[in-house]
Amino acid sequence: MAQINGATENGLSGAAGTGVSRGPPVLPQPVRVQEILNTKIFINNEWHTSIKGKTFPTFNPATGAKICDVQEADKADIDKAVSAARAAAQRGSPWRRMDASSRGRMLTRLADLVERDRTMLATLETMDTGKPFLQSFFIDLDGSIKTLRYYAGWADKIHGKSLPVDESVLCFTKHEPVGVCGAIIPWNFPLLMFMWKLAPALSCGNTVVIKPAEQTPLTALHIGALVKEAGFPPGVVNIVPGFGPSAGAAIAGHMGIDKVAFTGSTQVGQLIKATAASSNLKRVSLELGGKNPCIVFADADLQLAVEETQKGSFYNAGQCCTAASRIFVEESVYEEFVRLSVESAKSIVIGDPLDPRTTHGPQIDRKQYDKIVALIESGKKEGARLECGGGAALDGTGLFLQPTVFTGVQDHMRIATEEIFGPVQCIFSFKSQQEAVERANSSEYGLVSAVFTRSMDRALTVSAALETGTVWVNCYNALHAQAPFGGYKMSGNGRELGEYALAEYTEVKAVTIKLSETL
Ligand code: NAD
Ligand code: NW8
Repeated sequence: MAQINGATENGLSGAAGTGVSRGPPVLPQPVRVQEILNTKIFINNEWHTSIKGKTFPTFNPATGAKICDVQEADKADIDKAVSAARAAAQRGSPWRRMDASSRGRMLTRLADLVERDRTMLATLETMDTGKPFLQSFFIDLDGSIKTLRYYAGWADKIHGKSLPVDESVLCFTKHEPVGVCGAIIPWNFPLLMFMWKLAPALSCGNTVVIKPAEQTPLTALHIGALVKEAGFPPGVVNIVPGFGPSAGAAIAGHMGIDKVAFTGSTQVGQLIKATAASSNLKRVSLELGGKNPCIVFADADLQLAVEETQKGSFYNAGQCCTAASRIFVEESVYEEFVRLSVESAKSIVIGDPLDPRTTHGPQIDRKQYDKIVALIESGKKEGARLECGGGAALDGTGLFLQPTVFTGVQDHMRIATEEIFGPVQCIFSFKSQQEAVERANSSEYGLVSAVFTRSMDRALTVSAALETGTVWVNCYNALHAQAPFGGYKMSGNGRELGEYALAEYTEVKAVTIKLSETL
């Protein structure tokens, strides 16, 4: 494994993979954050205070402690950011004149800087979200860096076609940037979701105005400093921390924004699409929730199915749009599956997100916590059987919830139909393949699904029948920068990641040139 300054490629230092036994690999350690440096609004590569002079606090959900105050952007600050982004997107601007290959180099430089600051960014992410530090480091930071590098590579490979049209003309298409792209980010993967939107937008030559979630603005703001250091021209990236109904709504309704990308709740997604329609018909891409089904067949590797669905349900304390929330298990292996799942759920290590042994942290805030508890109560009341969990963990201090498993769930119950966004797994049994697929598809959502089977034929048949943007076979949360991600039905519009996401960030121009008839 390549070693640079004693650190291996995967960020571990020590003797891992060298074949030389020098004790266990040393895990990355959180840094001691003395002072949060970047707490202002980032516009034109400068730090601004809010026009109205407002600030808001951000908290550590693991301790309840206030981390710092952040400048609060609202309508007037969004106007200022959009003016900067529009100027930077003008024809003839340094950004528009820059070679596509240089744009790619600049994204690579940003990826290098994120990698340099990886431990610090992972620490900030853990402080702001409560997710375990090692997950911030190995999943969120890894995915963020890979997303930047992937779209850095695309910058000079985004091109049109020459078309064999009728008559004596040359017709070709060009893929141009859309212009100013707004982005509204959720709190569950603050840095990763930021990069899923920033990287393709910049790769295609757009400029951006990005609003992090009010719960988790800190890593996004640090990226502002890195954007400046990487040498992006002023106005290309603008970061505006603030609340949804003020700053978010101002982005959705802005006449100077050409496209908005949103990840979050279905309810707000509907509002954003309506606001976009009634302002300037800006393009909208939406990545909303899911009620994601898994189908476990009797021929599956049961241990694997238990482990993967378990991670699927409880990863990030269940706060994933991809959360595995409806597990359909074939009748003959149902009892065994439930027994193994419950046993495994009970062994999950809940605790201090900075402790390397912790795999399960707190929920993001009181509002989410209360919503999850209310849904668990509804499950009990509607007659589902609580197999384990069901309430507060760690003696009720803080926002920690126990991993919760329900069986005996009916398809019509609230816990079987509504997105819970917490550590709650519902297990159902089924008799036939046809029945499993029908029940899996009977949801207004269609984000992801999973199938567990040893039969390739069945894997292909069932994955063809599932109405979701992603189907995982014998795995879960297998996300990659190269593969598109997005929802069918009410889980959203458009795709993020992969080549497909480029279409969201480009306008296609057809140029037709009359030629002299013959040679
Ligand atoms: P939300 O949809 O309100 O927030 C997501 C983002 O949208 C935040 O940046 C927020 O400031 C912004 N926003 C809120 N109202 C807005 C408005 N009127 N106009 C423009 N922007 C607005 O989500 P939430 O209230 O934090 O969480 C509620 C539920 O949403 C969760 O329980 C979960 O079901 C779902 N959720 C889904 C995802 C996901 O990854 N798909 C992420 C977070 C939350
Ligand atoms: C982009 C994302 C990833 C990646 C790896 C592992 C576990 C969970 C997630 C994940 C590029 C490369 C890798 C995950 C991330 C976001 C959501 C849910 C799960 N992503 N990963 Cl919403």
